[in-house]
Amino acid sequence: GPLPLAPGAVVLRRFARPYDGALLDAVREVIAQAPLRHMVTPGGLRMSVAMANCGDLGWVSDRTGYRYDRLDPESGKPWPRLPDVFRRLAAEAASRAGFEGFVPDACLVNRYEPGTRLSMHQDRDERDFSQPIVSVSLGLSAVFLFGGPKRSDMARRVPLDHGDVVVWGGPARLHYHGVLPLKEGAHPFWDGCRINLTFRKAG
Ligand code: MD5
Ligand code: FE
Repeated sequence: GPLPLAPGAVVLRRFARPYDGALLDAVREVIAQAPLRHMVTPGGLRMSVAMANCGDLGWVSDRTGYRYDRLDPESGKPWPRLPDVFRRLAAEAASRAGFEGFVPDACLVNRYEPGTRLSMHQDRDERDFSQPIVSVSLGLSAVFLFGGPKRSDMARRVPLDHGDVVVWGGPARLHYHGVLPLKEGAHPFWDGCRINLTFRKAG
């Protein structure tokens, strides 16, 4: 059953596995329209995670800052629509964690190749922090770093494997977090990579 990692953070081990075939088709369809790309931070560094978005809003970073945008800056067109399986999975996971009626308007697709890391940060570009973030791990396993409300707080190492879903809400919503450099490996879901989907109510 749901495993509380901390107040507000619920791990649903393997929850997405029954959907993984449909998720694979949907991810491929999204990135055919909005290719994965390495965004640039406001400080001018190329992010090692490759990203794309679907839904009404997409998270973007460039030299001017971080924001949610209705348009993909690479194409000038709206992001691809949120696939039905994405919407259903996100709502079911949120409900399992006690958040009824979660309707995401943004999904960030993150691709980690071996060596890719995500440094410690908070997710605070969304409008309403009472809304949870649902994150889905697919493919290669990663070691997730779950910190606290302050950057200096000790981080716990949480292994996240194919199909694991975490609902980050309540007091955990603004905790610092990151991902250790991905190790080489093989997984049938996606050749040599970890794919992470994060569902948000951004607007
Ligand atoms: C990942 N992605 O594994 C993570 C999953 C991101 C990102 O961090 O910003 O794309 S989302 C993890 C998350 C979100 C909100 C709060 C907390 C974790 N938390 O309290 O630890 O690629
Ligand atoms: Fe984050």
